[in-house]
Amino acid sequence: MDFFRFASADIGLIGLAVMGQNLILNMNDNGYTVACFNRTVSKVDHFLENEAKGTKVVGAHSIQEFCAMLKRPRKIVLLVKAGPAVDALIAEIIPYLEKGDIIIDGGNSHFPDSDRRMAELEAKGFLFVGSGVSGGEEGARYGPSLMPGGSKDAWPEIKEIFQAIAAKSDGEPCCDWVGTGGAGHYVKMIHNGIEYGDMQLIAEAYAFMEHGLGMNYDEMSQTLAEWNKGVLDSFLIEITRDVLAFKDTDGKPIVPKILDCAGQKGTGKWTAISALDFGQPVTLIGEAVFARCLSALKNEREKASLKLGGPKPNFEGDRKQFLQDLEQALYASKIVSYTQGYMLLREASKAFNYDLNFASIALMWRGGCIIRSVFLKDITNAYRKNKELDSLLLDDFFAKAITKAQPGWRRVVSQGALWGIAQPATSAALSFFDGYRTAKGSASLIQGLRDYFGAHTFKVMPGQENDVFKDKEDIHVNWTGRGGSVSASTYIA
Ligand code: NBP
Repeated sequence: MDFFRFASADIGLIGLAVMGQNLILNMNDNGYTVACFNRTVSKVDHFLENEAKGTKVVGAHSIQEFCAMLKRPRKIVLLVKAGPAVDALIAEIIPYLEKGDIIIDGGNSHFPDSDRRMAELEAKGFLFVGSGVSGGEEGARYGPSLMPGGSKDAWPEIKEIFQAIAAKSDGEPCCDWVGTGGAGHYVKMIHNGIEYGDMQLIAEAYAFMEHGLGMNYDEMSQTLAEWNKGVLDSFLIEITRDVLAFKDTDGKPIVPKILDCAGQKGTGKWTAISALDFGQPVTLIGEAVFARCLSALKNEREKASLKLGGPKPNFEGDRKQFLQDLEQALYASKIVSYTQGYMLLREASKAFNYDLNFASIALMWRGGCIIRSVFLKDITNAYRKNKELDSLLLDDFFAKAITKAQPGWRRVVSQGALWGIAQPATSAALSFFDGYRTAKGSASLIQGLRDYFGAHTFKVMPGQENDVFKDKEDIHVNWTGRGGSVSASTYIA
């Protein structure tokens, strides 16, 4: 059959699950003709007869037919389960491609896979884009945050469609070119890691309100509604307000009926692993991942609750003041979390030559995605003022904001310790902050201990050189009089 005469679709999409279907309808609304295909072919017809009825969407019943429907260069979006399915699908598509055609993986792929896929496809004369897509079902339908990276030559070909369907913030599309290779998926991974952190911080505030202040669910929801009018104004605070207020069919709040074991799909873990690989102190996201792991140990926690006692909160102070402190604690911890996320982006940008534009990343996250918030505008401003900014905490706006939030933040963390309320992310954020602002820290002792037991050597503080130490970079001391002068080789972890 002469398929070529059907080559009328601007773009094609494979994967008719929730994300794929909604993204197709979004592209259709924006005036593009979209061809679709799905492994279970019956879903193509079902989609055309139902959700896509009355649209310009066209369906294919084989990969060959699908590829023939696309204008050149072909632009093929994959929205299938991340992992081997993506490689299998690419292998199936390749025989029907021509040089210069573009494969766009919009799933939550791990960034090293995207690095590899770009290299493999470019070697065959094709282009590859790994694009973060955020915003869930609603975002895909009405405007997601899109984070495309990969083969740079693909960007002029897809820019118009991507920026048309993306969310807008102050009129600017929440989509821009991120960088080469797996940059798009790396940035999406950090987005998801930050999302883990944001949710953990909110969950800790919930624990304070429920167990510390003894508030009911409507009161908690109203507090979140108030917070959503201030510095915390964001999608996650907004939906927390609604989730807390949601009632089951018996009229009782639904949240306390939900099993307290948090699931995870891996992007938070990947972020924490990348932080460890780069030696970056991304403590808050790490704590958020571990908090989900601890939540999953339900049986063990139930046993421990019977055996391990602790204080019982009984609040007698000024509740309004405490809630203001809690809002400040959340805000300050959030500043730390984004600071840490950006530290990781900075290292990845250098190590992988991604050449990331930090202001534009904050802009991409400002609309459409799960971590969207007013706060991200301040981050865009900080990096627009100084694109070489070492740390968000060194930007005047954030330095001032966190200084102002400090007293309330400290009161909350101290109170949490006295009440026995777990607050791994809020307290880790405060410890990071205190460590970061300390010019002379406690690691001198660690270095002394390491040299004592393993002859790992140490360097001397500027100005503290003496006759023995002078001219030596790495010093080993014979601490006990029994050890020799041989030292271990130096290395940086
Ligand atoms: P799923 O992640 O549930 O994937 C289902 C789709 O993958 C179906 O179309 C299925 O085809 C197809 N598929 C599978 Br499973 N194995 C395949 C294979 N070997 N070859 C071809 N197709 C295969 O769908 P989703 O929730 O829409 O997510 C799509 C992607 O977007 C995922 O990578 C996800 O992580 C990412 N994402 C999801 C969200 C969200 O909120 N859901 C948000 C952002 C990103 P079938 O119909 O034949 O089974």
